[in-house]
Amino acid sequence: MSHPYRFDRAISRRPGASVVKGLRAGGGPDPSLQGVLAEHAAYVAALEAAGLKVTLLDPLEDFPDAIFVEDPALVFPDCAILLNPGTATRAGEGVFLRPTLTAMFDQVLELPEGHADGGDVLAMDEAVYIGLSARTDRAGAEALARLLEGTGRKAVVAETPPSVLHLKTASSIIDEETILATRELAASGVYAGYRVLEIPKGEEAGANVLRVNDTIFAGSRFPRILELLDGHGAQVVCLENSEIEKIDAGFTCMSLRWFGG
Ligand code: CIR
Repeated sequence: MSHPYRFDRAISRRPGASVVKGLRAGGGPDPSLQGVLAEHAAYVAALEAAGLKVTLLDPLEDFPDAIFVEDPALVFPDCAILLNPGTATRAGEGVFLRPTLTAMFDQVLELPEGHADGGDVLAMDEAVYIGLSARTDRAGAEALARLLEGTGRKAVVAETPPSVLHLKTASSIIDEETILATRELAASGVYAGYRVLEIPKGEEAGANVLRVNDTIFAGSRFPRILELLDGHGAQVVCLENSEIEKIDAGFTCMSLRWFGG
C-alpha cells in the first residue's frame, strides 16, 4: 500500500512565460512572472530539502496551467494514472506527462471516461477520497474509483463544497490519522473516522498544505493555520505563494510525489 506522506521522488514542471495567463476562478490580476518563478523554485528546493529527488520537466508554453502537474495524473508507488482534466484548456496536458510516467512506472493506467482532476483526490492509506467538483464529474469519479479498486485500493466518492476548486483546496493530509479541513468540508462528514483539524475562520484560502516526510509546507500568510499546525506538533516549512496563488495554486498541485524505494 502507499503511504500518505512518505515520499522520495517527485515530478514538477518549470513555469513558462505563459504561466501568468493561468486560470483563476475569482478573476483578478496576472501574477508577476518573476514572482511565480521565484516561488516555484523555492517550492522545488523545499521538496529537495525534504529528501525528494525531483524530476523537473520543461515548461509547456501552450498550457499556462501545466505547472499544476498533480491535476492530469495520479501517482502511487506501484502505478500512475493519467486522468482527464475537467477544463478544456488543460485537456491536452496528459499527453506531455505520459512519456515521463511510462519511463518511471511499471504500470500507467488511464481514466477511461468522464473527467477528473488530481486536485480532487486525497489518498490516505485506508481509502482514496475523490471529490466531485466543477472539474471532476460523477462519470470520471466513478471510473477512477473502479481503477483504484482494481489496484487494491478502497475509493470513496464525496461531494465537495460548491465554492471550492478542488477537494484538496479545502482539505489536506496532516498525518495517518489527521486531516486539515475547512469547517464546511469537515461538516459534510466525509472524513468521519479521522481527527479533523478545522481551519480557523477567515483562513480558508490556506487549507491546502503539503505534508512531505517530516515537514508540512504551508502558506506564510495564514498565521492561525501555522499556529494550529504548530500546536499539533508539526514541523512547518513556511513558503511564500502570494504570486502563484493568483492563479489558484496550492502546494499539493505543483508536484506528483511517491515513494519509489
Ligand atoms: C486551474 O484552475 O486549473 C489552475 N489555475 C490551478 C490548479 C490548481 N490545482 C490544484 O489545486 N490541484
